[in-house]
Amino acid sequence: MNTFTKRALSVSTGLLLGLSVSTAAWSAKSLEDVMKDRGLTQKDILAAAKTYTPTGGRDEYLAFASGGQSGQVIVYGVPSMRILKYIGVFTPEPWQGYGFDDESKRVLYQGKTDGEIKWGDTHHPAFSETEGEYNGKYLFINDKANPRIAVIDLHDFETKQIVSNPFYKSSHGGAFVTPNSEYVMEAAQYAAPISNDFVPLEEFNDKYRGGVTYWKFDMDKGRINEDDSFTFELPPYSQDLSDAGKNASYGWGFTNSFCSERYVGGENRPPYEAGCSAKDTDFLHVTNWKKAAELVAAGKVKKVNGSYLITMDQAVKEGLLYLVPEPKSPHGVDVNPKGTHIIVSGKLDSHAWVYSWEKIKKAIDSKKFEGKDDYGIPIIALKDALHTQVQVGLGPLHTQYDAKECVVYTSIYVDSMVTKWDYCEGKVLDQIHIHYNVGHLMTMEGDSVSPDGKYLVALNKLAIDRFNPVGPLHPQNHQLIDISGDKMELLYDMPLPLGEPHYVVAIKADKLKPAVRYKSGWNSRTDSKSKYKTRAGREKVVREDGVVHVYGTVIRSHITPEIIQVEEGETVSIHLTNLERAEDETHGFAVYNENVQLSIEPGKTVSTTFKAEKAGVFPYYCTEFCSALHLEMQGYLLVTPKGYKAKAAQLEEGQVYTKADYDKQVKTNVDTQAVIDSVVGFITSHNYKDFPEVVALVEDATDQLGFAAEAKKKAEDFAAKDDYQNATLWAGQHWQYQVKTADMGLRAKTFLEQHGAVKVK
Ligand code: K7E
Ligand code: CUA
Repeated sequence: MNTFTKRALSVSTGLLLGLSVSTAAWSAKSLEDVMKDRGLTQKDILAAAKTYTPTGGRDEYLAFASGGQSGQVIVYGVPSMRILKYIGVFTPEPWQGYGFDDESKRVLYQGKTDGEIKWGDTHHPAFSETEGEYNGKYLFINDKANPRIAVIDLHDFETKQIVSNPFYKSSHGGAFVTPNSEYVMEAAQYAAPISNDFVPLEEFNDKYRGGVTYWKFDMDKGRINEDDSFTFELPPYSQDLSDAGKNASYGWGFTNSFCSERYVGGENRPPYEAGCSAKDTDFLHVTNWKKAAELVAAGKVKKVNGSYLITMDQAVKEGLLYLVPEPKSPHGVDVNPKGTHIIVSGKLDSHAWVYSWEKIKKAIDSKKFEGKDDYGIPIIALKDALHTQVQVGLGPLHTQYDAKECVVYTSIYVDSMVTKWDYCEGKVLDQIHIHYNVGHLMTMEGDSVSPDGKYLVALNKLAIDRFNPVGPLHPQNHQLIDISGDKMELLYDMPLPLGEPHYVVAIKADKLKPAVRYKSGWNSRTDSKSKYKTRAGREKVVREDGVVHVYGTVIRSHITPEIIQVEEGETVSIHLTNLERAEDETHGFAVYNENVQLSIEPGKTVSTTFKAEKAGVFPYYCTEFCSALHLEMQGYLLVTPKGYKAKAAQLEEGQVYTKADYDKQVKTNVDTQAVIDSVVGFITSHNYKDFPEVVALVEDATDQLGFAAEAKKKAEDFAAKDDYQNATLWAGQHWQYQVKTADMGLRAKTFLEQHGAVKVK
């Protein structure tokens, strides 16, 4: 047996022994012992059994939560509540190279308003839909602070586009999607001048405006089309959340507001919160996007700031915009799956208000209004719109729909509760205390036309005493609640330590079809072949237009080129293609002092461009522990002083090799080859071609074997010339390729054994 297999064997034997010792100690305890030791009740055990997911197990749903001030999206599984990914959206995310490689910088800063903004305040994620069902293709999310909408592709969980609103200075009521993802809604929050310049507050009523934007989405391209998007100019009423109508109310959008008093605080005046909650009601804005889109298409809408703006006058004249009184300082507005009812809750009212779309539509059609607001927008009387009011608790915020008709869940902020109630009959069914001060809540596929119910997640604003203390800034608390029975049952607390996650949406996991690799040489941000794609053996350095372009590759365990030499002051652009096809074989790339960190997933090509300002030595290396020889995956960027002439001297060897060293290495290689042959024999004698994962591994292994053959030939040529220095080094390189081949081969073999491959010959 050769040293490699011996080492591998002894390591795994050690692992096995260690494991069996601890398993024995563990299994000696009975369930009762564990419950006693940890102070667990029967109920706890039941809750654990409902959420625990054994190793290798999968979740039924994937949840996509806003990352709040982190500007990211957090992905976790339900019911296990295991975090799977943070997606960089408005904020650089080094692990994914997001905001570090040239390709993603173009996405991150395309939505820049003025200068490079490096964060976002994400609030509301929304899935793309087809006929009101989540289709698993895209996710949208807003940035409240710097009004923007991002598009995330669920094929690779990467941010592809950021669009910046041309009218607003903040936006909260986004992202909400129309039933076929025709549009993504984004409403303003704090009114501001549309002219984008300074306007004194004395002119607030005349010049400050709110609005709701309908961003046109192109599902085939997976991008927002800014040119075809349009915005309704709205009064300065602090528009809050929105929701798109569906089924019965398809073609319409609903946006609520607070501070319709249009109050502005300031020195020697009562504060904002007093002036903004004086009236008993605010306004629900009802907009007809279907008809508005026809107007836009007919060329009847003018562009302002380079984008279509439907003025209030035009909207009123064309019958596109109406107001309905809603409870004081409302927050959530949620349309039911059938689109027949709209539930609005006011933070300062203990009732949830249920509106009837049929009534609203009737008032619109019969032009029955109780008056107009100061901007001439017709107001529908409350009695002509309301279905019922239900007392649900103090400080109701958001509502989610159950699979059962008429059943809903409303978050009760002040009382720290979730109320389950029936909006058809107007009665409370159940209540559960949460910890603490719940904001949004979410049911499975809750925003679609056919919610699954099953689980509810409460997104709590405060955690207080739920977890081990970690200083004054506490984690957020997502609480998982079982809603499959009549009574709600609390199952699990999940701390989220990234930012305030306002809202989260969950989709059936099997609707998602994420890729495991990119096509070779892929620019993932534009979804096209990169012009810097580089194949094995075609690596090169080209000086072009004053830029040193390095066309490089990465593969276990090698960065090509290993040495890059430039002169101080030169701009370097390094393009790296990951040649791997195997699942989960990502390489990283970091360079000393240059703020460079790339993530190069299988098939991807990414670039980094920087100016080599100072002469010096800059090691670079792979940042993912990708293989046994990961630490050796390294190189040097040498930045020479201006006019530097290389000394003639050769590299000095650190170690001198003899014929004996060479022979020893050759013997090892022969033994290793025997291992490879047996693994290859196993694979080819089974139906491995039925397993795409294994085919990819075999392709990669075959590449490595090709490299191995080249190295072997070089070693033999040098040995024939009695150059045992080079012969030994190349024989060593031959072995490196063999080890990588064996590594992949063994993984393929294990996979086949675990997935029931059958013998074919
Ligand atoms: Cu209630 Cu931004 Cu939807 Cu926070 S928001 S809770
Ligand atoms: Cu590639 Cu470590």
